[in-house]
Amino acid sequence: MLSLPLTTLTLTLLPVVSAHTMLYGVSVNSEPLLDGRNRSIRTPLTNSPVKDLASPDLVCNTRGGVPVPEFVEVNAGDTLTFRWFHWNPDDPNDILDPSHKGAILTYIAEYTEGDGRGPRWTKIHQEGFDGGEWATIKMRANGGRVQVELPRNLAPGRYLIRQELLALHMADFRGDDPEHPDKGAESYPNCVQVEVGGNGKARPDQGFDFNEGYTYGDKGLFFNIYIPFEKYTPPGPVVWTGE
Ligand SMILES: *[C@@H]1O[C@H](CO)[C@@H](O)[C@H](O)[C@H]1NC(C)=O
Ligand SMILES: [Cu+2]
Repeated sequence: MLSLPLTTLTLTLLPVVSAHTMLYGVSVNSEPLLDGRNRSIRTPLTNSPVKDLASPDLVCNTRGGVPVPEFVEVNAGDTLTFRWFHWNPDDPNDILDPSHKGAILTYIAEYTEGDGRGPRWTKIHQEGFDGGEWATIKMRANGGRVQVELPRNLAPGRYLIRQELLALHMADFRGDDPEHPDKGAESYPNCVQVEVGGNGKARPDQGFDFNEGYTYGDKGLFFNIYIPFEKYTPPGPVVWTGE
């Protein structure tokens, strides 16, 4: 009987083939982290990557233009904890396939009910390769959690915050290489609605546009992690501090 071993093989390979990730929730400071999907997070339809840099999905993923009912209430200077998962959010080990080495970038934009396209984003945090380990692998070791401190002087108001896992395991070829259609960096962007309090004065003003600013030849998106390297520079602008 060949069918049994083949089935077993297929089932074994499946999680690797579709080993993606999605945001489960966002908490403030030491508050408990609750399920934010479809509540404060504009949860995408799937946990699949976005590779087309011209797609509106690159901004806030497949349901980026569908507002959700809640806002995470936070003050300038507070710490946000983002938690990612693969398929089962109740399984603390089901976070991200370890092949998915890469960066984690966080951006903010003035709130919109639209899909976030256009020159409206400002980078507030990034982690790439620290000389020893990739940000996504550290996130995995940390139970899927990523902490981001909001700028202390961030002006109050409603915002979208976009956190992106940028997996580079296929980025040894350009994402638009016609000979290697499976290759290219994999972006996993998820957006959360937040309402910032406090009396900060700084309005995020980088005006970054993902569809214009992320390019297939950018060394942050076209990078071979499998050969020795000295330094990795993520795509996008420098981190804005609001100071
Ligand atoms: C979020 O809402 C969409 C659209 O109604 C639905 O298809 C999806 O299953 C929901 N996701 C979760 C995690 O509830
Ligand atoms: Cu994947």
